Amino acid sequence: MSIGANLAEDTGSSTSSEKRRFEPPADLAAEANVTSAAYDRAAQDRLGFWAEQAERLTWAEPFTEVLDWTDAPFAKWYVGGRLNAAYNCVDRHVEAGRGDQVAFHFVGEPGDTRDITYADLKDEVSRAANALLDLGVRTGDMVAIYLPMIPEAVVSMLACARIGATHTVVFGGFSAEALASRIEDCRAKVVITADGGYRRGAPSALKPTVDDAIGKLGGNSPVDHVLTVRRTGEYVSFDDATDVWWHDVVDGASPEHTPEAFDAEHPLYVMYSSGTTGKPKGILHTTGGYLVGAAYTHHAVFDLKPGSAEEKGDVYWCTADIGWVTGHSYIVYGPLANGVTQVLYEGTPDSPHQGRWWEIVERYGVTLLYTAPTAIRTFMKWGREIPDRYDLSSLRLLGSVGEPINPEAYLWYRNVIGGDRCPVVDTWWQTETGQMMISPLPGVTAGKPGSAMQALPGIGVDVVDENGDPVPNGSSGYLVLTEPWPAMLRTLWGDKDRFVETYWARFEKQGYYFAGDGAKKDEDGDIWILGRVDDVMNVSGHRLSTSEIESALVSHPRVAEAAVVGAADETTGQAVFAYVILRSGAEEGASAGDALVHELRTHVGKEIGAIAKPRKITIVPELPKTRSGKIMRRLLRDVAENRAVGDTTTLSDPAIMAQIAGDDRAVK
Ligand code: 6R9
Repeated sequence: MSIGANLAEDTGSSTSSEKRRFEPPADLAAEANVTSAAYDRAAQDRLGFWAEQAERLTWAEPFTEVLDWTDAPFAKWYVGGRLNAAYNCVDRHVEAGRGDQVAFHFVGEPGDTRDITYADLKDEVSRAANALLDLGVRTGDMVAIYLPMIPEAVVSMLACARIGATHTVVFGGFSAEALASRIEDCRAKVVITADGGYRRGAPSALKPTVDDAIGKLGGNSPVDHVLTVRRTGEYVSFDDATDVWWHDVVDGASPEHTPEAFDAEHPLYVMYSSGTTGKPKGILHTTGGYLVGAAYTHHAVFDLKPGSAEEKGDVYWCTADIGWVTGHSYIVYGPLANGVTQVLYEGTPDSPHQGRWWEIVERYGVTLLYTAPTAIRTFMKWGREIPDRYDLSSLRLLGSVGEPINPEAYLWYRNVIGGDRCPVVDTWWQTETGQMMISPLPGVTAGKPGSAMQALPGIGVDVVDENGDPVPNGSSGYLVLTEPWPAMLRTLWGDKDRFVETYWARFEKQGYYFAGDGAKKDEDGDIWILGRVDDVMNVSGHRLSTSEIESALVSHPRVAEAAVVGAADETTGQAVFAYVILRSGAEEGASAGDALVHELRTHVGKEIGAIAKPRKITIVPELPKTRSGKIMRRLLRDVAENRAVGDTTTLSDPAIMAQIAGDDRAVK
């Protein structure tokens, strides 16, 4: 793997031209949860610092060692410690007299709302835990969760954690095929789903996809039961041997359940994420370190002040879906461990109108908002007159995650949404890191639009060259993590070798974790993330693998070969462009080609999910390949981004690029 196109191109215009800095607001700095002393403390004794942060949690048994790194890169954090994640997220707040505080203001897309207090949450999680036990789920079993953004999604995750079952949440937009491969890989015993959820004003079915997935696995299906929440009321087919309704088994279950303490390294969840090869990676997170990392960073980066409305506690809203890691760390585990009041919204930002989010901010007095650049760019496109209609004065801090935030979007977010008073925290992290790693601290850092700035206290980050040597300020290289951190992934589910190979082999000598991103250190040593240096695309903050989409295309009978690239897109960050060679005899005229292109897009949607559908599919006679047969995606990216095609001298047939660039037969 070479540093490649992403680094050479930089994000150009934006990174170098925007020189403004925004000092922390004086009132926020004066009351900030975390000051510059945290950097000093962590620099002087990193493990001592992480031992102190562990005190945010309630441990049933104290740990005896902060980190055991003797079997690196396999880490053990908080060795010997025992705790229950659900107890930490729910029960202890009720025990501390906070049972009446709202945990979630739930807003359904059709307009239904529900306020759920910490006491309600404790009862509901306990009922669901008892129901799972009745369904035969035991400590160490796997449960797959395929739900819309409804409170039952949070309850299901916590119910699993409560009984020591490991959950794997599969994003509701994924297809039956994708769901089946995840269920099979982790051998899930139970799948929790809903009849459907609401998307863009209409019910969108989920249960039929689960039935399909289990059907695909046939006799090999590990699933004993499917537990279905009734949300839309649409008809679902029911198999009495396996299917149970949530309202039948959870609502009637006892709200009493005594949580058991598990080892700090007990598997909490597996989250599947796209890698550079076709098969998704099952990223494993465990209990103690993960919860410390999520809770500390949520407290520090959002300057979170917990408490009820009367106590003027924060009202926090993370707009991510629970199917992604951001929903895990910054809707469920971090915020609930910190006892915050938050908003949970089911639907899309434009349903039923383009002011929906701002209406919610106004209605609930949201103080902290955490979202993705792709959403911000969409709102920019819709125009500031929409948010301007609402009272957004409750907001005091804005967060960004998922992809680089270009300075234009940062400035718009700060100005239009944040009224020029809210600091913007651009937080870099990954499914693998489990917790934020690089981010400004809102009471300390003078933010630069477009930069994630510095490693958080207790985190080791560097930008290095091919040999693993740090690059000087003003230069680009590979982003690495130089020290283990509490919420780090522990392995890839069932594939230790791939874990070592993917993250630790590249800079083995130095013992660095290779993040797969390129980055630049500016003249002050602040970090600017440049994007992936591998074949992983980032579409609207979702990670998609080029080879996974290529395999989906090639699985269509008409396709001989396919190459997929992520091309820069104003709104979604990147968009999927596919170049396809048809099987001989399948060549057709332009109009028949259009129909085929439609068919191929639908096929990819079916194989992976709608988010993976290529924006554009071009049928080409040949793909640009090196003499050793490697597809030069860099050249295809040039075509997709309407640039002059770069150096073609290493191609086995340099003439091919003229044909590809000339043949623009595609739809959409
Ligand atoms: C949390 C999450 C991880 C990849 C990561 C990088 C990109 C995330 C970013 C960012 C620039 C930021 N990324 N945050 N790039 N600035 N603030 O998104 O996890 O889905 O695993 O994606 O997303 O490329 O490597 P995940």
